Amino acid sequence: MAQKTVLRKPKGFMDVYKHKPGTEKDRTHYCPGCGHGILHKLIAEALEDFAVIDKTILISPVGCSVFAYYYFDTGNFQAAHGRAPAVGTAVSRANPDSIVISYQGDGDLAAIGGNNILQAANRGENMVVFFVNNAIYGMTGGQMAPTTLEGQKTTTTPYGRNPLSDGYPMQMCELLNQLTAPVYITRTSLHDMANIRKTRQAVRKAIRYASEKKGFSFVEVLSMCPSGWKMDAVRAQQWIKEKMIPRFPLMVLRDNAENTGPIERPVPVLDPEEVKKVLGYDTFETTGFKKRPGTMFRKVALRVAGFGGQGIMSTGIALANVGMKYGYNVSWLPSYGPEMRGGTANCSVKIQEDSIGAAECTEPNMVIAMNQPSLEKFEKLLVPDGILIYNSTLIDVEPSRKDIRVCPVPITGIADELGDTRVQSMVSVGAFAAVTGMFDPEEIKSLMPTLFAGKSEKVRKLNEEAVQKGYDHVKRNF
Ligand SMILES: Cc1ncc(C[n+]2csc(CCOP(=O)(O)OP(=O)(O)O)c2C)c(N)n1
Repeated sequence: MAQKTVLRKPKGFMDVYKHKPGTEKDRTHYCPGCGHGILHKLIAEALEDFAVIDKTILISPVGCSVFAYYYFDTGNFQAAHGRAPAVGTAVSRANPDSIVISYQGDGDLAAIGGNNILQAANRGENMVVFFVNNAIYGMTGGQMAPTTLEGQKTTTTPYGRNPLSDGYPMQMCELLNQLTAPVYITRTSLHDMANIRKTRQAVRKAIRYASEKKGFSFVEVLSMCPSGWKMDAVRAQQWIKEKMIPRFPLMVLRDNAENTGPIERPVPVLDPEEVKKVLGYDTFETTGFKKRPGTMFRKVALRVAGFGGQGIMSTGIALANVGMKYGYNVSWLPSYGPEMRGGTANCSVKIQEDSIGAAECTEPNMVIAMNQPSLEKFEKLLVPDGILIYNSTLIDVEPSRKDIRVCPVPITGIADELGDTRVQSMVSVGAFAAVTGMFDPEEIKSLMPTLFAGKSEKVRKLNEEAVQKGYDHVKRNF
């Protein structure tokens, strides 16, 4: 009996493509003769045949295939340009039983995302990457891509790509083949039926490997772009055969997962107690420090700012550490200027009873300004009634706000008197303790072995003195 042929869309596709609310389409947005649609279909068929549609998550790139999420009836993400392998990494790690597909063009993968793909491949992430090489940026109107051929005219190489100014076409399969981790690397083409069939085999093998958790597969597919190449569809197919294949030979570069088992990735230890032990942290349980009743602050949002080299980051880290020992929730977020020493630097510190949302203090209730530019910049951000501690050794202007509380402390001068400018950060910590009443100077001093682990007794002692001097200065004067 003659078999009945049913022509229908594979189930890996949506029934209807809803681009925008109210717009229902039965076809894709791809140009006639484009290869994306063919590859989409091969993938959708494989997902149906292997019955893995529900466990597949497809990461769409930026490029002509940006709308892949309108077509595939899988889980979908749309990544920033070139970042699909990084997003795919997160998805794959968080859902180890899923099949993750990163679908990318040559501009996306080899240009802006060049490092992303190398790193994901090098880690051997369990995912399939379909790399559509059409030798051009299709979506944006036909600019040169890393894979553009020598002599090929594009909108940005109107006289043809010249390797001396534009570099050579990048062979991504060959490049990735230098790495140890990938298990399957192959290059196929879509320019005729025989090659579409070979691509079909490659697609199926790569998806099977991902479902068997074999690791990283990379399938490069040479694909027609009649619009970008300014050719009709038939000529575009010929162009692949005549021009692209000599530069991008079709071959299996690596296939070594057929007889290997699934990859077992170590799961990170997330037990907070274990982490504390590994890092050697004391906690408020071990220090026995008690939050001090009646302190004026329950919610410190502090900006410490000054020149690089003034101990700005150390001040912030020390305060966050001390806060942690009292059982507060803390965060520390650095922000560096373009250079380290001599440049401007600031950090945000939160020390709070409640859980912390954003770590950046955009509306600080306290500022420690170590130099004049920092005073000018951060005084403005203080909330009304906020506290400004400023380094009166180096700042000789008066703060202009009248609705804040001001506390000048000769931080650099005190440190210099102690014989080492570097202890400025501990002077600031002492001043902070006195202003807020949150920390006891003796208790801070008892933390020196933790805060200055590995440093000499002399250094610890000097920093203890610095804490005390900063504390005493504020207590005496305010
Ligand atoms: C960060 C960023 N930079 C640039 C762009 C503009 N842009 C959109 S698609 C694209 C190139 C896509 O080319 P390709 O990856 O080869 O895919 P094709 O469109 O050819 O399938 C560029 C540069 C963007 N959207 N985002």
